[in-house]
Amino acid sequence: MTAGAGPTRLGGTAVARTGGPADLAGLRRLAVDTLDANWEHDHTVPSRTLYPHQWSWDSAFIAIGLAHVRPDRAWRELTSLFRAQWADGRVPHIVFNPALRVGAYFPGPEMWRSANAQGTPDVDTSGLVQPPVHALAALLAYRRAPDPAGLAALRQLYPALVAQQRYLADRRDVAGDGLVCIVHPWESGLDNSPAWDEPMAAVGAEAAVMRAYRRHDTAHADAAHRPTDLDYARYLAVVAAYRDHGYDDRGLAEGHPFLVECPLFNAAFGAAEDALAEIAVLIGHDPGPHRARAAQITEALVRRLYDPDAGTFQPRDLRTDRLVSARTVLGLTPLMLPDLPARQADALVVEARSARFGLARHMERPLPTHDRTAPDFEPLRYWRGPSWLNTGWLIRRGLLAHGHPELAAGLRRSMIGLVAGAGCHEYFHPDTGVGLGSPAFSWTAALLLDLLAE
Ligand code: 9WN
Repeated sequence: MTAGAGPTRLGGTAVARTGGPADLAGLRRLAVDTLDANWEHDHTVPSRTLYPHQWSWDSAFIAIGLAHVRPDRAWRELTSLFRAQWADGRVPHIVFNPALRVGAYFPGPEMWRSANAQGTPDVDTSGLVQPPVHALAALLAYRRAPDPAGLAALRQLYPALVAQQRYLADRRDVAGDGLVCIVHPWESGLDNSPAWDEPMAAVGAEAAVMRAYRRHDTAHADAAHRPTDLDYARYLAVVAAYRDHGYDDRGLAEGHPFLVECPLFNAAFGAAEDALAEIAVLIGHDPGPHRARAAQITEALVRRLYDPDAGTFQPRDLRTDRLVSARTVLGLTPLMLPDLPARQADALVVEARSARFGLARHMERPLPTHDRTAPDFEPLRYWRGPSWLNTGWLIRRGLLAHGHPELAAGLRRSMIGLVAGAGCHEYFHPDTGVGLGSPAFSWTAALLLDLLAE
């Protein structure tokens, strides 16, 4: 954990490291302080330094935490994001704050040029999406604060959440198999996961390209903990390909350089239909079509992305029609689907408990984002090994849904222990728990609040 004795001071709050009830109040205070400090008129920035705009799936996780302490802000968080929804239903992965100076984040609006595309809102956004965890967030926020204001917000959000799903189902089912295809690693939310090494290897780019740009992230975080220049050169090449195609999803199969079906994205896509079914009941709509779609998505995930030899789910590279071989945390996330068949759910628990991920009732080390026995496991580099709270939080939900309360409790203790030791960091060293990335990261704070409330 953080070196030295005595309390860690982050976000103005002292946090003891010994655990125990006396410290829980301090931890909660730290989380609330972090979220308050990152609040920006109608949304929460993931981090003041690294990510000073609004991000899509961050806002969903943040709303889940805000519902425990500031329910009005939870609804503002979600409704402000959906105000930037495009006419085709896509919810952009970044909504840029026009008040910030040019260069506050790279790549900024000048790279995305969203205003040139069809049906875009009157704010600058990216043209990509992120995993659709928003319906789940809206449902959990309402369950936490089930008052008339929450019900009104649910009613307002429901058509937008439905349009978000329809965009994914209608425009992004590139293979016609019932699953969503992501067109950029940023859409997975796990940007430089080893899962994308094989599909990205085909993208022509050179690290030297980055000499023409100024990366913003490496001014605020250790370059050794971030994606490489070659990763960024490829990210930009894929953005340019999509942008220059007008962010139009027709004809992607013919030439777009990155087309992948991701297990996490599709598990979120299915879980969103389950959540929409429950929201529909609350606001007097028919839940039936949502339940039917959830079942279809689960069936498609098992058929297309489950690898029976590996006993886990793997991304499918649509350009080669092959499953990716790297075993990452992405593969475990379909556990969040309540109707995942027992055969696959049991296999995922075996995979999670293996030396690759080390899930246990009493965890010795935090849950990593990549197979810790793999030669390309990198304990410091972003999504290539470090432990993140959002992936653990999703998997914990899955463990509860599939009858593993003791493993879920072990994971919960491990996640709380990480923040107790290091503060609301963006990610954590998967052996030592040392905090990495942003030291005041919003979804860590928000999901901690949710974990503490149980
Ligand atoms: C690119 C904001 C986002 C998260 C992603 C995380 C990181 C951006 C970046 O930060 O991605 O979208 O600049 O690295 O990978 O999951 O939503 O917190």
